[in-house]
Amino acid sequence: MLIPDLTQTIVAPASAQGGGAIAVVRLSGPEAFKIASAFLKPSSIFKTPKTRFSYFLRAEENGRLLDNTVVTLYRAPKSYTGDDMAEISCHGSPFIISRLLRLAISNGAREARPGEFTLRAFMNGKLDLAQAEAVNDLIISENESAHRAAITQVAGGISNRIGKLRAGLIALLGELEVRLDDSYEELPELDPGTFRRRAAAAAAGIKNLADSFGRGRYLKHGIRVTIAGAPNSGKSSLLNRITETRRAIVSPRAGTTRDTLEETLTLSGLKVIFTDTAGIDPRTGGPIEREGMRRALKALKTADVILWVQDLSKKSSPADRRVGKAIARGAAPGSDLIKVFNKSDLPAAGRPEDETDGGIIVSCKTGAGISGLKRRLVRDEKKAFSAGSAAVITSARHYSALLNAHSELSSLERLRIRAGTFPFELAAEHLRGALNALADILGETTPEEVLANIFANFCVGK
Ligand SMILES: Nc1nc2c(ncn2[C@@H]2O[C@H](COP(=O)(O)OP(=O)(O)OP(=O)(O)O)[C@@H](O)[C@H]2O)c(=O)[nH]1
Ligand SMILES: [Mg+2]
Repeated sequence: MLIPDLTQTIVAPASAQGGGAIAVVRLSGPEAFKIASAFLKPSSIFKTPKTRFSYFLRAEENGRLLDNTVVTLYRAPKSYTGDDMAEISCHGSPFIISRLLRLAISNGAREARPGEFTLRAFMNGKLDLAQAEAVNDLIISENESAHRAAITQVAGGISNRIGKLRAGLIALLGELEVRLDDSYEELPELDPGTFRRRAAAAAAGIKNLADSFGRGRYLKHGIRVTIAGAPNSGKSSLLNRITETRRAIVSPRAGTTRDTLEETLTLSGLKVIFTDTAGIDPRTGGPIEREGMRRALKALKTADVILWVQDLSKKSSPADRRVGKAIARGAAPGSDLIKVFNKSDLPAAGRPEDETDGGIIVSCKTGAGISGLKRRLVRDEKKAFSAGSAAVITSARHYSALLNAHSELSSLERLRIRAGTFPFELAAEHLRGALNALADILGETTPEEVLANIFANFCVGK
């Protein structure tokens, strides 16, 4: 069974493991109040519990006081899950928590699976799937942008956009379906031009939302920035300068950095993960250097942005050219390349202008140019982020569903929709395909195994 039994009453700690002044244990299901009344006293309050109301109750085990608790009761359907729910706030002792769980289980509850409370909320129609998924994003959000994207989605930002796109497609489909039905012979001809235009507008709306994933995915996972370049160009110095740490060892010896190393920073509310790499110069080194270079090339592949560091006090070297080739071969499609010319405090070697064009000139020694580089790094992402509270796609699952919907509409556009040769059946088929793809985002047509997988990534108690 992929989806757990929704008729059982479940229990789990809802607060983080490892203590805290207060912890919360949640009970949800048809028997929640009956089970709670077995160990929360006085039990008489459970006879006519007020909804969304907190009671000060004694938790008792074998007639002995276990803890003084504050218990909030929610009567179905006015609860997070849509079931009857009790949330027990107790002292944060792992011992008390484990005893409360034991008491609930011995009185008929079962331990909740990860995400099962939110799964119930979804199954009971309190949230659609896009909103439910965003609950987890909200819990794990660790900076302003990730939080904003998640809270917008929880509040229905994506769902509303999908709803509008859907309404447009349903209206179009309706026009076809009445004409497919023989009993409506009196209807006027469908104007092919208008139909094509409306379908194209719907496709453009879907494309527009899908495109937001280009930047939106960074909101959740952060931007991966790989610092690459020839040995001794100042890559490790740049990592240290940007992150204002002394994370990486810096030395005048070429080949100082062998391994890749990471440091995370929040820039303008966005998470940015910097990776310093070994200098790329295939001519040099033994097995350690070669392994370092292999790791550097790998970091190029996973980068969203590559900072190519070059020494402005030297003429372009063969190593620089090799780095250029490695980037051209190894960088992921769609990644951003920024040339960084370092050591501007030293006399410049006079590189030709076309070489330095569009690059950013810095000095890791003095710090000149570093704040401009930081701004440049998050410039585009910040634009997407500050484009109002517009919903942004941050989930690969939603992105691929939108692409599916769009591809159905592209197939529709390729049909020969002309007066006299209007392929009603085929057009309707593509519209239904697009509608199904959109419904998948909201969880209406999502298969059980996909649902189970989504909620398995949640924490227990949510
Ligand atoms: N004058 C000056 N020296 C710099 C600057 N940035 C780095 N250096 C010096 O350049 C040398 C190399 O710096 P690193 O940061 O270790 O260079 P790297 O690219 O990490 O080198 P590898 O790890 O060996 O590939 C060190 O002696 C730094 O002090 C700068 O802006 N100006
Ligand atoms: Mg280094």
